[in-house]
Amino acid sequence: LRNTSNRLFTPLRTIAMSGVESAKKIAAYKAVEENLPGDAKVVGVGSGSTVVYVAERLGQMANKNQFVCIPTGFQLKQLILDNGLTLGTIEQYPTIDIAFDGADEVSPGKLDLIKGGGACLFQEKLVASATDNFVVVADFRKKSPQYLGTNWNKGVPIEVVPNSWVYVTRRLKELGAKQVILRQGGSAKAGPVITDNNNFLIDADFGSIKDPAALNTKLLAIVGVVETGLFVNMTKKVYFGDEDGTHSVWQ
Ligand code: ABF
Repeated sequence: LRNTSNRLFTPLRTIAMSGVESAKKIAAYKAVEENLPGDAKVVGVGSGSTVVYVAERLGQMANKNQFVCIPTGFQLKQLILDNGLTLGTIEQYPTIDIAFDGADEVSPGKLDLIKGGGACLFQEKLVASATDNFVVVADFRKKSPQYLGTNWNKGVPIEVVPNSWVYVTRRLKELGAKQVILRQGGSAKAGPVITDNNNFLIDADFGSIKDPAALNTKLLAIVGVVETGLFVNMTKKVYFGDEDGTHSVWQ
């Protein structure tokens, strides 16, 4: 009964949330500690709440002043600066030594990802493609049992040129999408989400995706599609924080 008294009165949600947050933190910390090269010069820093811990850990590294950090979105610039890291741009550094980023879902085996829940998928994929060392960090909820689209039920995020969104929607339905939604801003009056690249986002639900590579190719062939949230054959390792407080690595 040691220490159970106060835990009994801690709302279950608090325990649950602290489990997810600590899972994010251990995934991020271990990924940085075990993968950041001592001679790294350019480091990609992705989007989302798990990557916040990546930036925190990078800010504690002894060699923090020897590398620049490339953000994957406007908000990430402040996160990099807040952790005392040096900000760079992908125009200055088009080759990246290592990049860390989050994910919405990860499939076992090939480590294919669904990303883009945070509307930054284009820059995330640009940074991920500019490195041979793309390391993903996530909590245990992001593990797919087999196929992408199993646990993540918000569809595949797709960035589109604004005036093409109705045409693209029709083509996605012809490809078998069960639901196709133009992503709206926070409030009813907000209108469509506008990405950092001044494009729209469509979320297309294809259910379980047995061949992400084939679907990604079909999506990219649609006129108006700029990029998709299917990250295929790009990920070197995935660090998960697990429910029991440990971490695991898929590679
Ligand atoms: C970015 O952040 C996106 O690609 C992805 O949707 C999201 C993951 O956020 P979190 O780490 O908060 O789950 O990586």
